Amino acid sequence: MKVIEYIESKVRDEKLHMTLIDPDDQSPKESAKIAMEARNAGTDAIMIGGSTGITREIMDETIKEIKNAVELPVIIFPNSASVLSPYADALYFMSLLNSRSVDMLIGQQIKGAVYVKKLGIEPIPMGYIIVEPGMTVGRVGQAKLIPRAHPEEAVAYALAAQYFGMRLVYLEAGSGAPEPVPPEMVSMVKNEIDIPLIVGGGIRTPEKARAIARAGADIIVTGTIVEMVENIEEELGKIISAIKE
Ligand code: 1GP
Repeated sequence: MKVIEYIESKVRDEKLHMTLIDPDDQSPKESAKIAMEARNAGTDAIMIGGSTGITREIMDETIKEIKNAVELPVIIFPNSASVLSPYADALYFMSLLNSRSVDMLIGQQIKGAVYVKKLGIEPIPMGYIIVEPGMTVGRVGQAKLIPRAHPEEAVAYALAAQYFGMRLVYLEAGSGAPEPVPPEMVSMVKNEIDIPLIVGGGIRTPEKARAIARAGADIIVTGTIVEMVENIEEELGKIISAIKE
């Protein structure tokens, strides 16, 4: 089964959780340990990516170790065309829709497209939209950030993503954001689109995860939390239970 089919069929029955691992923050073996603990906590997929500094070698090694350790789909969450790896199950073939940079909108995608084909990675077309405060990815991605008080702007971008034929929409507050995307914005976007909605950035407590899930997110991504806590399985487990309850 393709990864997009796994995602689309699973979101019909339940809310999903994906664990984002930055391969640059620890060794490949340590990344695999995080993936195992996240799997035990009930996560549905592993995303691999980060905003800066990742090499192809570290991507390859990290994905190989994770694939050896867990059965879950491993999806590349790229910051550029240079982080593609044939060991992943899929790749978010994404455009940063509210970027001012042509390179982020379409340039890196042109650089990567032929490799995606050659390596045989499943591309999952995704519209990526960055909301205030945006953090590092907002700055590096030269995003014209969606103001937190203007959810209608996020709706317009999300609908454009759907009309382009993208299969997923991702609302991003930025890794480590003090607050996640406002739940009101999540609800407004969810009410207008027919494709699954991913929300991430700044979700570090069960309460916040629950609020975002109840607002209508189909998939919730957490990254930073696994780097903050001692017992990943226990702490992530609480967040995942809150999402799926
Ligand atoms: C970043 O949305 C993800 O792309 C995860 O954010 O690190 O804040 O959980 P956090």
